[in-house]
Amino acid sequence: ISKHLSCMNIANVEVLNVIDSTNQYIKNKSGDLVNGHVCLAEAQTAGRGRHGREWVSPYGASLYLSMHWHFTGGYTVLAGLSLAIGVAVANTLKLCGIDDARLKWPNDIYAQGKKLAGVLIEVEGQIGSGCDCVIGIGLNVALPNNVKNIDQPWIDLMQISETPIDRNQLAGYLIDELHASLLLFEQDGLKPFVEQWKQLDVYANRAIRLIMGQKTIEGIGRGIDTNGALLLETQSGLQSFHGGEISVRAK
Ligand code: BT5
Repeated sequence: ISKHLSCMNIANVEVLNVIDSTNQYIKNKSGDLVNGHVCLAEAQTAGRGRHGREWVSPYGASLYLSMHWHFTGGYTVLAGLSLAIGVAVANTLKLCGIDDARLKWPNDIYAQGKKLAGVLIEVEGQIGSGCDCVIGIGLNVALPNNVKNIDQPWIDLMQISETPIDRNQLAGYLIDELHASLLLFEQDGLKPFVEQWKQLDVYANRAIRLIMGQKTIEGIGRGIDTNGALLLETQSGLQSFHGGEISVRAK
C-alpha cells in the first residue's frame, strides 16, 4: 500500500508493513491521536475478530485498517456504530463498481453468501468523560487460494470484481467514507444509516435462528431498529435483540 493515498486527510494516515494488529497499534497511541487518524498494514500476526477470534491476515492480500475516533459521551452513544460502518464499507465498494456487498448483523460484510469483510470496534474510556474508539476493518482483496484457518466460507474482491482492484484507490475511498460516516454518526447516530442497512440486509424477510449460548430462537428477520437492535418476528410477536454473543444463521 502506497504512503501517498488519495484521500482527504493524508497527513493522518500511517502505512505499516507487518504488525500484530492495526487495532492494537491505534489503541496504544490513542491518547495522542486526532479523530480520523488511520493505520494500514500489509499483514497482521495477531489480527483479531470479536470475542478472541482470529482475523486471518496474510501479507499483501487485503486491507487491514484501523481508525481512531473520540466520542464525547459514554458507551451508549456507540450503539449501532458497527452497523453504520458496515454501510460505509458497502458504499466504498459501490464506488469501486461492486454492488453485491450485503450486511449481516451485527458486523459482517458478505458477498454471494460468504464473508468478505469484518468490522471490529473496540472502546476505551469512562462513562461521562467520553470514550476512545478504534474502528477496525479487515477486507479481503485477493487472499491466497490455500489460505488456512478460516473456519467459514469466505470470499475476496478478486472473485467478485470484473476489473482488477487497486488497493490504494480502495483504501483512499474507504478512509474518506469512514471519516464522513463517523462525522454523521457523531451528529445523528445510527438513524441516517438504518434504511440503507435494511436494503443490504442478508437476512431480510428470511427464516433465521439466533443462537445465544445454549438457547436458540427462530423467526423471520425484520431488519434493525434505530438503536441497532436486530428485529426478529417470532411466534410471540416482534422481538429486539442487542449485541453480546449472539450469532445469526439461516434456518
Ligand atoms: C470480525 O470478527 O469479523 C472482525 C474482524 C476485524 C478484522 C480487522 S483487520 C484490521 C483490524 N485489526 C484487527 O486486529 N482486527 C481488525 P468476528 O465477527 O469475530 O469474525 C471472526 C471470524 O471470521 C473468524 O472466526 C473466522 O470464522 C472468520 N474469518 C477470519 N479471518 C477471515 C478472513 N480473512 N476472511 C473471512 N472470514 C474470516
